[in-house]
Amino acid sequence: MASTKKKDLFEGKKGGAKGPDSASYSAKDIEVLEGLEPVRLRPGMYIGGTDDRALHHLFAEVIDNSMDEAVAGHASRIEVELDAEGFLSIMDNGRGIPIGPHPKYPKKSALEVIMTELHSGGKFSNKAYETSGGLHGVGVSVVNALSDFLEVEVARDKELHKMQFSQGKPVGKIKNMGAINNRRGTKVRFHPDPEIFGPKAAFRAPKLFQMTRAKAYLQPGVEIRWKCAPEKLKNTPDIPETATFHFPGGLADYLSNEMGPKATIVSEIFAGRSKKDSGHGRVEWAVTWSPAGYGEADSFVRSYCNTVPTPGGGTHEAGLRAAITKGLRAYADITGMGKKFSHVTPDDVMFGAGALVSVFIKSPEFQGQTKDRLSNNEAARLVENAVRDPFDHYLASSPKDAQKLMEWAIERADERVKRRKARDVRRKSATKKLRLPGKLADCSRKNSEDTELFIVEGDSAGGSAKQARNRETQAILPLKGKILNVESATMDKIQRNAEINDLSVALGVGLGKKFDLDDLRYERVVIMTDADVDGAHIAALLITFFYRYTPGLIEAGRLYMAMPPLYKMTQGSKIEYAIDDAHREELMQTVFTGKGKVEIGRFKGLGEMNPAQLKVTTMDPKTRQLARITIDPDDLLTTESLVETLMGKKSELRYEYIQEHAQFVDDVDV
Ligand code: 0RA
Repeated sequence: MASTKKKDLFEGKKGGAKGPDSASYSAKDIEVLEGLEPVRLRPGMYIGGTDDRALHHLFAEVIDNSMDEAVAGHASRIEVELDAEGFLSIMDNGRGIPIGPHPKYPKKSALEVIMTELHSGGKFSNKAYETSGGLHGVGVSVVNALSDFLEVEVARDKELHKMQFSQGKPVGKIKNMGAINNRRGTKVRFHPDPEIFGPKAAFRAPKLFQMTRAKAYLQPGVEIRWKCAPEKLKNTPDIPETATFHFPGGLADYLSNEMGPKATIVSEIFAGRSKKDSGHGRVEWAVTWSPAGYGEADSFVRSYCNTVPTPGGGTHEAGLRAAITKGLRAYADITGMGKKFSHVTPDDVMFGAGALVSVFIKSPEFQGQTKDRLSNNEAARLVENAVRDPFDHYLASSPKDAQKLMEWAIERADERVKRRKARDVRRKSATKKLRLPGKLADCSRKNSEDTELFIVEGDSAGGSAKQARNRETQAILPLKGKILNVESATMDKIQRNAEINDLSVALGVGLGKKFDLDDLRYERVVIMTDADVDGAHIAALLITFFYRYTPGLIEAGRLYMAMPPLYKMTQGSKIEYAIDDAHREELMQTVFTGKGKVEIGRFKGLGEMNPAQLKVTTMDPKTRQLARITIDPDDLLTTESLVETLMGKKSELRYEYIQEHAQFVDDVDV
């Protein structure tokens, strides 16, 4: 992480403060504390961007601090309030952020240090002052840096203290507001800085509501109150002005609420939690199976680490899948079904499953571009060990359910094998029968396993892509310019549109009701457009098409965006490609650290890359990155209205949205 500016580490020692003296000060004691300028300069490096998602990360960061107090047993109540002016406050009844002198900077209150210093080392050396931090573990000071107003109230030792900040800088000193008897804990009230997030950025009540409720499910001991100004609830009929969340049943409640009246295979949710923390952490889980339509779309595994969602999954999810698969296999062995069960995979077992798993561990580590996948190996062991015995019990105590579940998994495995065989045959004959569009450069593999269709904008990029591809597994379909906007066209017009027809024939699937995922001729569909405004528009048109006419393809996680690089960076013989500004900065600080000028070239389009460059940066599975297109299951309303806004008939809505978000496309500072 950036450490552009280091404060005098020994500042705190003037005046003979306690703490290690300079003679015994070894490197491992040194924590690098720095001001907040780097956060304002490169918000993306701390909160992953400056878009709507990043904005809501600010809320996650603050509520996570309060949740930490609850998880540690110091707080039992949290209150969240969004007011009419867009100020958000989060209050807890925990210990209160310490307000006395900070051990390292005795002239400053700990509160001020916590709010104004970036703790980049990842750890405060004084354990008592350690907070686990939110999604990126960046700490509440990052929220402070990115707020044009932030006020902290601390009620501690029967006294109320207040301090205000703007853009991360104190506005005046910490004030003692006098005696307070009916309150203790911390309240953080803030407003995101429009200079960072844009003039129209604003918290959205449905998103905040959903995030707040999820926290209450994850920490059964906590009660969370929700309050929202009516001005913020227009067009959101489902969101109340006030609510109280308290779910003593934890994840089991969460899951039964999620499943609603859906039929399930087993009569009871399989849920449990590990006993008190054994030192390695603790875990809670809930799993059930639904046969409804038994499409892949009905399956979900949602996981959390220290109450923070981990949409990328990770070791805790793997542990859960392993425990359930092994448990069911052992059950099959005992009941003489071992042979039939032999080809069952975890995917078969988890087919149609709705599963939640939440772990609490001391030093979580995350992987992936957005750091949303848990990578601690001990989490896999923790979960597998905790879940395995209770699952064996669950199966043994309800043999009827166990039998049904085992048969379900075996049927899914049998079907999968049968489908693959049928698909191989069908694909071979279909390729002969179907009149594939002439401009499709199909791949040669006879089944769809590991194959990809690249939808490319324009013939010239299509040409490079054809040269760059792996002929066996990668097919290229060049499209002429912008495809029809399906959101504002009639069905008749859509059916007569040549490009859309080509697309549907190449994919091998029917549209709308006729869609069948099993007909899809490729394992993945990849949209590959230029990294510019036009490219984004074409991608948006295509995604709209898939969302409206083949939603099953998106739900199955088979639609992707290619991530062509924006920059080529050269220093001597070192060459790297950066997919965005944040990545470029990261490379500057991690790879191009040596002497010599770093040349940075900006790609204007895919066509500017030669086939070899296109291959290594964007197409080769070994070196490229893809972004999977997903529909946020907790945010269907937003997705629906966003698609309508962006692609519907009302062009003024679209214009407004693009005006609001255009800065993220335009403001490249090179
Ligand atoms: C550092 C140390 C202690 C508590 C906290 C931070 C703390 C931070 C936040 C942020 C929101 N709510 C919070 N509540 C507590 C421990 C203080 C002690 O030992 O008394």
